[in-house]
Amino acid sequence: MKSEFKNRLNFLQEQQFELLQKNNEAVPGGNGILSRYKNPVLTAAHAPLNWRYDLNKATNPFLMERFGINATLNAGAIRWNDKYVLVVRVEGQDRKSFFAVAESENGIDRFSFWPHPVCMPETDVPDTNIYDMRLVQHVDGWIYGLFCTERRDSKAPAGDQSAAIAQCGIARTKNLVDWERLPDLKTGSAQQRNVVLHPEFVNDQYAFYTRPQDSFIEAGKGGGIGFGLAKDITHAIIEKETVIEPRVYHTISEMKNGQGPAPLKTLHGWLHLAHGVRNTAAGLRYVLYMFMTDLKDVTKVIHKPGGYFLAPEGEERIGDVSNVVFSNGWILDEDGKVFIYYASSDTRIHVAVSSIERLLDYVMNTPEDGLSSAASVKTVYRIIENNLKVTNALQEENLSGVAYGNKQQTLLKEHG
Ligand code: M1P
Repeated sequence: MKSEFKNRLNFLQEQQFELLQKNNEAVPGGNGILSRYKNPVLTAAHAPLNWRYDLNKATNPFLMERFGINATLNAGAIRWNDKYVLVVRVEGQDRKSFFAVAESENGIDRFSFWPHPVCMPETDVPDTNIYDMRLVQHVDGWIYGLFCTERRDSKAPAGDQSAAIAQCGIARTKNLVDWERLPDLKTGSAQQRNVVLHPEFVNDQYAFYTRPQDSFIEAGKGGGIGFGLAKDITHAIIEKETVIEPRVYHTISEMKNGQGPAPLKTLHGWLHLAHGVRNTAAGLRYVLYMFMTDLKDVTKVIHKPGGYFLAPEGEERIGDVSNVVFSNGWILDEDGKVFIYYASSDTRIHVAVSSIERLLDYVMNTPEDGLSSAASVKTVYRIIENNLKVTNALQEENLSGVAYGNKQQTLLKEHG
């Protein structure tokens, strides 16, 4: 007869094997912009058993979990050695996050973690918590990981054990295993989160998207997606930080916003994915939105569709921090497919798939936010009128069958 230890171990192993082999499938329908997928691609349950359990019967006779994982979220993403690779924020039950690499053959399912979490070197000031890495394959030849490093606010009174200072940590690697830690980014802002490195030099300097903020949670008088240049990445100092994408009253990003992954270069401009935060009676609501910046002047926003690109739906709405979607990783394939990795409610990671063609159409042709109810109604009227023009023209010509379909396409192109 097998021992209780052995039975439990078999059960855990079979359960995890099944989870890691699970196929994913696109959810039918959708909005034409992206396809969501049925299952999350990574959850806390994907963390290897030998990170969580002491598997030695002599020292752990009840096969208890010794290091619980609370969540997997906010992952940086990169195509690496023909694999879809995520540098995941893994959060232990002790509330500390660390990074761990997971890979998949197809980008939509069967992600599994590399054997060991990332051992991130520290600066002279140890990090209490590190999270939300943005991975960038920079033209200088390095892969950079920019992330948030959080430490207790040393000026906070002893009674306040939640006041923290967030800053941007910088590390670089050539293999995603060995990381060289560089000094934290210096800016004039009291706090920084959501800092992202632009993949190319701008005016021969390293270019950063920043998110200046006055305090740990509140953007305060700061906020917005900022931009700044630094001459030297090994001692990165931004002297001048300019907000290029501000927060705006009564929009999806009235409270806060932040750059997601590094932007993707296209023929029409740089495509950006970001998160926007609004207030509600139930607390903050985080959604994703997109915008495009100019190829010549990367600080100039040239297109910005109104509203959100992706918001939490169904089970995504519930988790440790409910009503949140957050993305800091996407992968553009050679065939133009785009894999968007997003976490829901700070708990698990999902994928949504689109293409450059669709994202360009979405960003360049979706009406902007008119910033008032009247403007929204005008937008809807414009769409209805254009549709009516098409319907009326078809009726006048009294067409049917293929001729009707062809004419409809021509008219939609004219009036769309
Ligand atoms: O809890 C939601 C998100 O909150 C923070 O984002 P921001 O700095 O924009 O408020 C981050 O801590 C992020 O990790 C988290 O998902």
